[in-house]
Amino acid sequence: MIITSKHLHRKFTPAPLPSIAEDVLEGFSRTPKSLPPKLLYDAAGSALFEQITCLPEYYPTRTEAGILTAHAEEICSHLRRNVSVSELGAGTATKTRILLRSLVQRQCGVNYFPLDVSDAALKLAKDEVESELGTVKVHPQVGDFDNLTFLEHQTPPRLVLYIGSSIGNLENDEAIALLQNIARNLSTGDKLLLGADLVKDAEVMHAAYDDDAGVTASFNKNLLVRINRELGGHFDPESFCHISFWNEAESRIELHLESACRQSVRIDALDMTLQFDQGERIHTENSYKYTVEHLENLLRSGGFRVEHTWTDPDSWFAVSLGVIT
Ligand code: AVJ
Repeated sequence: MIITSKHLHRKFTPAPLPSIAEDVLEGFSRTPKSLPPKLLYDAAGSALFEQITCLPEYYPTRTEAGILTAHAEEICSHLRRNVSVSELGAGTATKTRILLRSLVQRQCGVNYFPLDVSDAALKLAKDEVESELGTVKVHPQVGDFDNLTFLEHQTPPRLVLYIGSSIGNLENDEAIALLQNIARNLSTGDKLLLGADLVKDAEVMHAAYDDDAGVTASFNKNLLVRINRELGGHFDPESFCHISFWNEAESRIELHLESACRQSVRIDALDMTLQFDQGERIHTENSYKYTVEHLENLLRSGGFRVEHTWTDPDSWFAVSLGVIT
């Protein structure tokens, strides 16, 4: 199809279309069709992701939490007094509390600035952090990573957290651009703690994205439910199958939604009708897996000097601390 401005600015809608319209239109105009992973995190998607983090198959969250628990004191010993803490993609900040607990032992108060696309997740983060840690003041920021100038406005020294392997959603060049954008808003001595999932046995990785309880399948299909709700889509989520596999050559887990039949699907707000062949897929997410060397090189390409990398005993996950020199 040809994209014209009529798809974005329709005559009969005085209010601007919801912000996902542009992303959905763009993704569905590609061949093969795709959708950006940040759309997975509406309130329902964020709640499903919280459930994923507790699944027996989903090792990343508990492995990273183990690293943070084992090394919280040491990580904090790398930080200057009175750091302001911000976090990209904070979610409910459950793992962050592990670090904040150690940090409040070392400084009188902490200003914590969590950024996330999910308002609902941020509300939980604020409640849980402030009720557990009275000297932490939480300043939630709703948004994606396009504008990171809020970092610059904080009192130095600064610590930025980008944990949970969220970086794994990005292509290598996008990851470097994001790290450079973070660096641009920081000054000498400021630090970035970057958490990333490491390459391991393919079965272990794959199971984490294809759990027996089907929570990851619901998380993936929630994208279609969201498009139905927010854009007047007419998807039948049950006519799409959750697909996940390890792409060895690209070092990533891929998530797709595969149409079980030949079908057409109308999206009212985009004034668009999509055609799907049987077996046609929508690419919904990549989750890149790294080596420690690759992770440290990413930090360097982003403009940071690597201070230290911590891993778990099995080397399943890594947490790396970079500093602006
Ligand atoms: C939030 C991007 C780290 O890639 O493991 C989990 C998202 N997708 N199960 C990941 C996700 C399916 C998760 N990240």
